[in-house]
Amino acid sequence: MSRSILHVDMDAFFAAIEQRDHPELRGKPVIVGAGPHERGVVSTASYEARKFGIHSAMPSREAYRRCPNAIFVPGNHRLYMEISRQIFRIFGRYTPFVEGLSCDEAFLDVGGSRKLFGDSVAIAKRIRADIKSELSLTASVGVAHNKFLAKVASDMNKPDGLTVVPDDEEGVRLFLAPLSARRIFGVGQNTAAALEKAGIRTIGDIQMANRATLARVVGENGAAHIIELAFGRDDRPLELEREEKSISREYTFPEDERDEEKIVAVLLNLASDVARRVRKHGKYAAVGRLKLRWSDFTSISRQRPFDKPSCDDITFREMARSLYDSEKGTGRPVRLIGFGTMGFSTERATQMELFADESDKLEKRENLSRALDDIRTKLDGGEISFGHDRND
Ligand code: TTP
Ligand code: MG
Repeated sequence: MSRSILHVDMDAFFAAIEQRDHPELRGKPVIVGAGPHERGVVSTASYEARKFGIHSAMPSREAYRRCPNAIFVPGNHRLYMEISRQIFRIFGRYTPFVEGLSCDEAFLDVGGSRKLFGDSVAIAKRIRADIKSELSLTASVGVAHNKFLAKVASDMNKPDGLTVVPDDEEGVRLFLAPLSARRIFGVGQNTAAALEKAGIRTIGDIQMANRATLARVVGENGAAHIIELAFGRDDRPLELEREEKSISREYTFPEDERDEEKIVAVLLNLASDVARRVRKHGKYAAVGRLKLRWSDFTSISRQRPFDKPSCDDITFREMARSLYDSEKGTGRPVRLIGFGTMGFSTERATQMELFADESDKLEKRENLSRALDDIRTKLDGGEISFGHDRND
């Protein structure tokens, strides 16, 4: 059995970010969520706070009762989501096969990445190291040959743990045996209580239980499910987000248009729009494409790769302009113009591949574009237009 699945889960995610950004919170019980005298609940607690039995979803008042010295912070979800995107970008360096489970947690299939980066354990180490050095945060990782085992493993040595599951049947059986039956998904509080009445507490107990006993507690189907998992058998594939194949925009002129300047102005605005949407998806595009339809309804599309996967306005506009420049001169009036991009990745480029200068330029352009995105958002959905408006 080949170990190719990683389960990565950030440690005390929101709280760790607060401790990272506010050194005075380090080493202290920190609670992100509702205030100590408010009605709401704890989003998460630092490991220091967990010693007091505080956990996610506990009412904040209860958390305060358990640890009056805890520091409560309301949290900054926008920041957490941005950091989540950065983490997923790191995953994308090592494999395109990523199933995100939440903002801080994902399955990765690195089976096809081993030639490039070394075996699965080496890849797990690299991902942990990247997260630590670039984001100053820790992640726990489980390495196994299926999703269930990888997820169980990532949780076993939290925080900052790396756990590798044996890849032979007997090794798996022994690995799982001491763990609580609650580790099996589908075994909630009620099922666990019912199992316990039948003398079953650990996964090892399930391994040794007789099927009929289990079926009496959880039904035939439940028993089949629990037994499979108790022996670490799980063949669920990763659920990959269905990739959007292209992001594009087009514009039909109200009347056939001959004015080059107007046509270009519209095109550049379309390119900016597309760039914004690509950024919003956290993607980088490999290829730019121009579409033109003339007044006689003949149309063409022309495409060309970017030098490096890109997502910024300037690069998209340059591409749009250059594709258009190679087509103009026919003098025919234009009916419709469009710009689109394809070939998405979550990384600008692999680090090795980029020369420093080129990388710098793209990064600056990207940062500038993202800064403009922020301003646009702050203007409450208002648009800043570059040069001409699309509809003039
Ligand atoms: P988790 O991964 O469940 O928890 P965690 O990262 O804080 O701690 P660890 O993985 O080390 O046990 O959830 C990730 C983030 O999601 C968490 O930091 C806060 C948020 N969250 C909530 O807001 N409410 C919840 O009930 C849970 C479980 C998580
Ligand atoms: Mg986590």
